[in-house]
Order: sequence, then structure tokens, then C-alpha cells
Amino acid sequence: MNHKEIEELTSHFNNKKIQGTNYKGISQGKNLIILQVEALQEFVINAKTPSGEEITPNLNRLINESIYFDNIYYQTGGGNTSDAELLSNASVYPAKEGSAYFLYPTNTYDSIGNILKEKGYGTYASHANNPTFWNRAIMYNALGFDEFFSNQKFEINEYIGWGLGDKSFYKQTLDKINKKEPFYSFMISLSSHYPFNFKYFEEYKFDVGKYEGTFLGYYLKAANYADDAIGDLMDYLKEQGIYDNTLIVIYGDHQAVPKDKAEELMEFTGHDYSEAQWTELQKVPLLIHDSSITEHQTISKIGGQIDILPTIANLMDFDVPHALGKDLINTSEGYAVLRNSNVITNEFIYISAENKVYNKENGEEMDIDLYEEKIKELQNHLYISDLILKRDALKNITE
Ligand code: GP9
Repeated sequence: MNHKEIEELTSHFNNKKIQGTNYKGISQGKNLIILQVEALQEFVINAKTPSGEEITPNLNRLINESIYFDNIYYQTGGGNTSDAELLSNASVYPAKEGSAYFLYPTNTYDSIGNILKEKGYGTYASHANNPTFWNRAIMYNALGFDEFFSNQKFEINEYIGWGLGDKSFYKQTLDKINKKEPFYSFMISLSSHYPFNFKYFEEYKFDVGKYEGTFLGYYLKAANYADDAIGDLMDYLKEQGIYDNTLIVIYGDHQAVPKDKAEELMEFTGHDYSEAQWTELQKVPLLIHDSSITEHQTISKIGGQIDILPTIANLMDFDVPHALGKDLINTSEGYAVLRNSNVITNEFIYISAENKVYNKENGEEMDIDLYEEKIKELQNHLYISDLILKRDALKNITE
């Protein structure tokens, strides 16, 4: 790193201010379970099928007992699922091109695993796919996981799509770690993977009405199964006496509906297509549950997966001086920067491919000159993040 880059980096982090201490330390010392759910988009939450069936009844119920964030945009790039993992665990943006898991698997990261390991936690990542997929086996060392339970460590007694079904996956994961408290368990689900039309979902009993046999219909079934598996996991946590002593974080990793299926999404959600409206729909659910938090609420501040680590850090009371995200509970300013350089604030949506700004409320185009400074300021986060990845900057500045 050259002198200028060190200056830029340190001044970025020195200018960050802690904005509040609401719920600070409430989850300190508890276990942490983070559930990254494959292709779970926000539009299915509290939504119903044409026959009136809730798609995600378990999450809807859990949301009412949690802090729910309903304005969270996914920020993944070429590394897709693995990018979401990096965003949440290390609060850095994905690589500009390609996958950070392949490009920077030996960097220094101030990740949840590394931090909690130092505090005496056992740290476990689990995902029922081949350990080399997305270079996870190597990258998980850098992210501070003591053990990685890949498909080789599971009994494949329920088979959906790419492999072990979520229900069995969650239960087997918990059985491996529940005597090892305090633990951090990062579980990455798999059953609701694109294109969703697996044999299992052809025979799956969930009435999607007019969507039967369509792309969206299969997705609704997969999302319903993913939700059912989460419901079972919550029951199992309670049965095992772990639920009340665990901070539980659940979020979706990235889009389910690709752009060539945008019409189906617009029809289902009741919108007309525009680039700004499409961007608006690129949200994932994020919920945080701690039984000690009795005030349940939906927070609509704008954020992204990059904000998960600083939000957890406040709840568990540890420092993350090099996180690029913000604590979603205490921040006063909501915004999201996407890896394609789009920027979303309360006021506007900036679409980088068009270099145009739209009003967040009504979608009308606005004068870009009015927002240029703000857009540049927020896009600078991508530049700082690129330094962390390309220059292994966290290693360099600590040395
Ligand atoms: C593969 C799974 C899916 O192990 O995480 O990855 P994706 O194809 O969605 O990036």
C-alpha cells in the first residue's frame, strides 16, 4: 500500500462515528446463529398465494417476535452466495469482478469468526455442498471458522435439488455443535436454489394457484419449504434449550428472480416495470431475534448485508473499527451502496448503468447535479473496500 492509500483508509475509518448505544451488549456472551437463506427475497415476506396461503408463515410469526429490517438490499456481485457470506461476516463489499472467495482467500479480515474466536467461542460454518465450491474450505480459515461442515460431514437422508434438504441440514448442524457453547454457527441453506423446479418441488404440497408450473410458482414452493425448515429449526432450538441463550440472525443472500423473469415478479407484486422499480424489489429480509429484546419492531432504515456485522457487534458488544457497514439499530442515516455502484437513500435511487437519479417515492427522474456529491461520497465506500481486498489493507495497517 502506498502512503496515499494508507491515508485514505485511515481517514475513512477515523471519520466513522458511533451513533448510539441502543441495545448495546444485550446479546453479550450468548451463542450466535446466523442463517443465510438461499435466494430468499423480501417480496415473499407477509405475502400470500392467490388462494390466500402465507408463503412464509414461520418467518412472519418470528418477525413479530424480533427486530425486522424491511429495507435491506442485497449487495452481492460475481461471487453471488459467497459474496453475501463475505458481506455479513466481514462487512466488506464483494470484489468488483469475480469472486473475493477465489481472489483473496488468505487476506486478513476483521470477521465475526475471528473476533468471537478470540473471545473463546467455537466457530462453525456449515453448508451441505462440496467444500471446494466457492473456495469455501480455504476462505473459511481466513474468516475464522474452527470447523467447516460440508456435504462430506452430513448424512444425506433428505434430498432436494443440489443435495441435503434444509430441514435435515439444520438439525444435523445443531446436533454437531449444541454441546459446545458458546458457539457461533453460520449456516448456509441450499434447498431454495435457482431454478427451483426440482423434482421435490414438483410433488410439493403448497397451493400456488395460477402460478402452478411457472417459474414463480416453483419459487414460491421453494420459499415455503425454506420457511418450513426455519420453523423446524426454531422448534428444535427451543427443544434443546438453546433458543433463549442465542442471538439469531436470518437473512436472504441474493435475488431469486432473474431479470428475464422480471414480468412475473412485477405481476406478482403489482408493479409496472422500470429500472428504478426493479432495483426497489432487490431486497432481502433481515431479522434479528434475541429473547431478551422484548420490544418487537420493524425498522425501515435503508441498509444492506454489509450492515449485519456492525449491528451484531453492538448487540454482542464488540468493536469493529474496520467495518464498512453501519449499525442498523443506531444509525440515523439509511443508505445502501450496491456492488454495481447503484446508490439508494431515503430520497433517491441512483442507477449507475444509466447515470440517472430517480425519486425514491414516485420513481420520477431528478436532477443528478443535486445528488452528485452524496453519490460520490457513498460510492467511495467501494473504493475503500477494494483497497481492503486488493492490498490486504487490514493486514497492512495493523502491521
Ligand atoms: C452453492 C450455493 C449456491 O454451494 O451456495 O451458490 P450460488 O450458485 O447461489 O452462488
